[in-house]
Amino acid sequence: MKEGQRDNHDDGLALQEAKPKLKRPPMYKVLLLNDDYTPMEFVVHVLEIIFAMSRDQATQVMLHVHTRGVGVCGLFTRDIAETKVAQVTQFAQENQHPLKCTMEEA
Ligand code: TYC
Repeated sequence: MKEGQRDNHDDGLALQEAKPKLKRPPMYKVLLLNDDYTPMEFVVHVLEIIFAMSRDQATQVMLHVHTRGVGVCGLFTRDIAETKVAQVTQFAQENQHPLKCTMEEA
């Protein structure tokens, strides 16, 4: 080897490979809150239209929220969760129902 060139080994330096930096995105639960005024049928419709649930599944989730006070509509990345919350909020307001929807990191 010519002077000034160096080879890769045996110079006393331990080089560590860079770890792959891929991480799963944080996930967010979209939560539906109970209230005394929003009709059950409206909540079932919201769960069918915005969360793509079957009528049976939507009815179960609605009844869970009705009896327990809060329930999970789904688990999403942040942007999707924000969109779902905004869609539920807007749809409820347009129909003069006090239905509340929030999100929290899972
Ligand atoms: N508690 C409402 C009623 O008796 C029904 C309801 C269920 C409202 C779920 C909101 O997220 C909710 N009409």
